[in-house]
Amino acid sequence: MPNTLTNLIPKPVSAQTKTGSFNLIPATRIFCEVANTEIRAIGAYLAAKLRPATGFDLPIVERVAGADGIHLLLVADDSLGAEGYHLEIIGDAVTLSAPQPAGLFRGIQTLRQCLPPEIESPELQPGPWEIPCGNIRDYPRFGYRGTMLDVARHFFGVEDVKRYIDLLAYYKINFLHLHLSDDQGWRLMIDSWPNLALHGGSTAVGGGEGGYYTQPEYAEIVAYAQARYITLVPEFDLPGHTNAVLASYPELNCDDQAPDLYTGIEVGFSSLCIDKEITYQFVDDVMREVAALTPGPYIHIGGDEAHQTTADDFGKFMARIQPIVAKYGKTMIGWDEIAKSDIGPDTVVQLWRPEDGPDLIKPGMQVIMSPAAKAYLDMKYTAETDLGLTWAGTINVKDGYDWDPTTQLPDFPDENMVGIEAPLWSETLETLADIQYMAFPRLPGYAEIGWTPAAQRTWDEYQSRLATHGPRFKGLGIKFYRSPMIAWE
Ligand code: TNX
Repeated sequence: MPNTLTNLIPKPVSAQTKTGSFNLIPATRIFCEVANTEIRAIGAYLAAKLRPATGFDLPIVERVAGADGIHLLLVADDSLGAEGYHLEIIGDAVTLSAPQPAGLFRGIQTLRQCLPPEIESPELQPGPWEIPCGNIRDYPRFGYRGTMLDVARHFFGVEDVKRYIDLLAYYKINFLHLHLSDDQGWRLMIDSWPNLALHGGSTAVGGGEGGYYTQPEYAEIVAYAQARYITLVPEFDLPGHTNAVLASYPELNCDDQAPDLYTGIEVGFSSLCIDKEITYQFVDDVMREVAALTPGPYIHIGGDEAHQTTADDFGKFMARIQPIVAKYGKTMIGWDEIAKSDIGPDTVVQLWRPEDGPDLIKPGMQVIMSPAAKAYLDMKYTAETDLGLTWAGTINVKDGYDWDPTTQLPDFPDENMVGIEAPLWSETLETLADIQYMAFPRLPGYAEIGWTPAAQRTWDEYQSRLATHGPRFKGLGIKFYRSPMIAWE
């Protein structure tokens, strides 16, 4: 039985299954413009994804129009946008076309999902490798479909982050926000302030050994994500959530006394010294160094739960740091608390408490939707789940899926919705398996909310589609939560 085109996540804008199928065989070739190194790399990525289960070493060769095989090509088609693609499968050929390389990359994820689930196995499988004939035209609803990983409460090394990025790519996520600092740890080497990482990065929640990325390691993550058309958003949480900073440099404290490192999970007890000039030298140096490592447009400055900073001081601080972020050519994102201060028109507000939204969000503000009660991947699935927190409630698979970003605020215009992000805080998470358990199966749902038109999504239909991804999760090595709400295949 060939697979069908109806089990894709995120669900495409339009897909028609036709009779017949394309058969992937050892002689199949991948055609593209080989002189275009970016397109060739996308072809090589596809070949690499298909190799373990099929055993086929598909060659990447110069295009011959009309030849049997898989064709990757760039086409002018404004209606598909920056990430859209067109996938046409007929008996002898698969043609994936897109106006941009990013669209080809997204389309390849669709193609992988059109093959039987065994395609994701790391071991040789018997096949056959049939792709049903059909036609898919597809593009995302939002330009920002993100997730956040907190590497501050517990540290996750380069290899773990890369493995996670591979999974994000499979569901067409295009932004990965890394929460790089908090009270419990500073996770990126800043050359002009090395003690941030050396001392501030030396521990974690629970008192474990912590860790940090050297700049070359961080650059490696950026490049790995970029090759998967995923943009990193680095966050340094300021002016609260800064105990690791204050512990590393006494001069950043108002009383010049460095506190001890912190390994608990309380929030809201630390603040940078707002009236000291050196505070802004520190922010400037950090922003300069991280901007140089950031090809993407955004830097996140945190801003949440600064309970030790007066409202006045918070406003002063925001007024000082916005021009610094702008000076280094980046657009600032902050948690929703920043909406209380004077923020520039480009600044993006990440809304984690939409219930406060009507008071916080002014017309025209740019918003990323991350409602804690719906989109926090660190909330437990049920009260019985081992890992996770419950302060925003429990979020089962249906709760995570069955909502829409644009209806969280009254009369909020679509064009001010930058997109959706599902944050994963790591107070209770220590391993990649822990990350996977919290993210799967909810993350594919957030990916779909960001991609698929709202009118084309219902929970009833989604849950049966999600059930078919169980074997894919297994093949991809994902230790997922086998939610009893889903009739897993
Ligand atoms: C609130 S949401 C926080 C984080 C915690 C998280 C745990 C937000 C902007 N701040 O400091 O890690 O809850 O769910």
